[in-house]
Amino acid sequence: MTLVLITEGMDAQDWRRALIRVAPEIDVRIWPDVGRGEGITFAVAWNAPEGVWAALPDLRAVSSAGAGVDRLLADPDLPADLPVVRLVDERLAGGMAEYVLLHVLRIHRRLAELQAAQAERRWIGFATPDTPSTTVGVLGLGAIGSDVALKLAAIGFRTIGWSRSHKELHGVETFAGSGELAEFLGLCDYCVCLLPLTPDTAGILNAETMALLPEGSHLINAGRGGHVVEADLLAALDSGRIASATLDVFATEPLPPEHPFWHHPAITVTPHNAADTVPLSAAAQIAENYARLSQGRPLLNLVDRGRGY
Ligand code: NDP
Ligand code: OXD
Repeated sequence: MTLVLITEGMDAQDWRRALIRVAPEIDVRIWPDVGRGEGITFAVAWNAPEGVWAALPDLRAVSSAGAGVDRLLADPDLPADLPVVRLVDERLAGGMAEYVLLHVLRIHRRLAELQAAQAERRWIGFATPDTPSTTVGVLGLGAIGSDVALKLAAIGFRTIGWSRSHKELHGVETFAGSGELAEFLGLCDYCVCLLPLTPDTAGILNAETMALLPEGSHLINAGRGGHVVEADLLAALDSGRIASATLDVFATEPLPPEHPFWHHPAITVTPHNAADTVPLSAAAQIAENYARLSQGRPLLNLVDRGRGY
């Protein structure tokens, strides 16, 4: 049995070193160096190029090299019955929590105003913003969203969360299903999207749902670009209904130079690096799933391909 790394946009050598460290017995190849593909049973994939799957006739499972599987599942050539697993990793959740806390606090504590005042040597006075009366809502309470919500609550924000099924999270008020989305959105001073991109969540942040957010609320999207209807977001920002948007993910990545998001005064753009995979942290679960596959045991973090996450 052999494992292949198809990690476009990630450092495959870094992955190989990490895997060798945790499981030196695994025979690791790096795409496209796979010969006739025989004996390759497990793939670790990110942005797999066209033609890969047909070149791996013995493949029995694929792991996303990240948390998200939207791009992998959208590949029309991915064999329909191939089991897909994904990463659930504390460094991914930790990185995302840093990102969300950074941007919520940047806005909450009015950092841009403070920096502008300092540049002009102006002593501006404003009271410390009140954290408990500020509501941060997290869309998606999975491996990443629940960790983020717990950390926001620990800082003292009123924290609410929305997921498909009902969740119990200490210090977090939870909402579930499409029937409770409007009530949830109506409370969000900050709306943080950490959903997976699926047929049900595509375009979930649109004119209709953004109109439910309180006037002057702030949007943070680190889920996927496809969650936001970009023209609707621009209209909501231009009308002042939404005060700011912090965006890590986009419909087209890299964000094209001519895209209006780059220079919009109310938008902060980051280059899809809220929480990059750390191979050294993630390698153990790849090795575990590889071992399980070899032994015919159930795989961990199996994706429900019908549901899309
Ligand atoms: P999980 O699968 O663990 O969690 C997904 C959450 O979304 C669950 O709470 C799920 O509800 C909820 N959800 C899914 N569909 C719906 C729906 N239709 N209605 C309501 N809730 C729904 O994913 P992760 O937390 O690991 O990752 C989330 C996403 O974050 C990834 O898919 C990826 O797109 C993004 N990401 C972005 C990164 C970046 O750098 N920008 C880095 C890593 C991830 P339930 O619990 O009830 O199933
Ligand atoms: C992921 C990502 O899904 O980095 O892991 O976007």
